[in-house]
Amino acid sequence: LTVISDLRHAIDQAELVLHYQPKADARTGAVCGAEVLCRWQHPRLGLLGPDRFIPAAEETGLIEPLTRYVLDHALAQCHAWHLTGWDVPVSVNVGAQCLHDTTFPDQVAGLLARHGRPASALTLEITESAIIADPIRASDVLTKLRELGVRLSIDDFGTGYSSIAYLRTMPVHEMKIDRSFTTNMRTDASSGAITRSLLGLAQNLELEVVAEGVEDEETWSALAALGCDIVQGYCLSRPLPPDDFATWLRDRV
Ligand code: G
Ligand code: G
Ligand code: NA
Ligand code: MN
Repeated sequence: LTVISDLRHAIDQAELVLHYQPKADARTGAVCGAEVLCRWQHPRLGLLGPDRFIPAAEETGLIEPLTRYVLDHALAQCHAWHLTGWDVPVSVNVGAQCLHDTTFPDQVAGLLARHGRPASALTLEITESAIIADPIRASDVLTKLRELGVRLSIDDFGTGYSSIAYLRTMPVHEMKIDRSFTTNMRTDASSGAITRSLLGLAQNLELEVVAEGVEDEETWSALAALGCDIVQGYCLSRPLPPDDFATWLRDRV
């Protein structure tokens, strides 16, 4: 793919665009945050999804400047919403490399300060495999981030290598149940059983639970009845460009 050689240029030229997918309180339906999902507005190839460039960014070391770009633009957006009267915390995806970079917490603190946002306005979504790659260093970085007041979430929970043991020692606030379990929880018996078990696990560990991939009202209701805290998925909204997100939010409140 020639795509890779253009990525550095894309970061410099601000060709990366951020879409926002809302999350809502499962009981009240109130919007409680937005996940930030990166796309690349490529001059020749059109809008590329993250699967087309994130893996390459991870292999080439460009993931660190890319993550800074995403954090910078997402916190700027969060500040703009704040000025409009909307306090919508943002959740940014962060891969292994950043969790192994001991300067990452200071970079995050600097970006929060630059945009005048409290640390509580930022959640970092991390994957289990990122932790397992180097648990001691990751734990050190996560502890520093937590001390800053940033919220930490384990993404795609249940799909990586089994790391239930790490849940005891990792300083995280939130578990996101992978959509491969939640989307079909009502129609597939084993998906339902796994979703209920993961909810129980999170509740016993006093973690907040986000169910992703919630596509219909019935699944939303079932999750709320099981005590799930937050829902995210097409039932609420697809990921939206900033203007559409603002319109969606205005129509909703
Ligand atoms: O937006 P989409 O549903 O195609 O996202 C697919 C995957 O890409 C998700 O798993 C998400 O975690 C990842 N992803 C999206 N944006 C970012 C980003 O800014 N940084 C990283 N590291 N991953 C991202
Ligand atoms: O890996 P991560 O969980 O961050 O990926 C988020 C991805 O899931 C995005 O690509 C987003 O478009 C997709 N997504 C978000 N909501 C839904 C949903 O309700 N159903 C399905 N099938 N995909 C979803
Ligand atoms: Na995510
Ligand atoms: Mn996920």
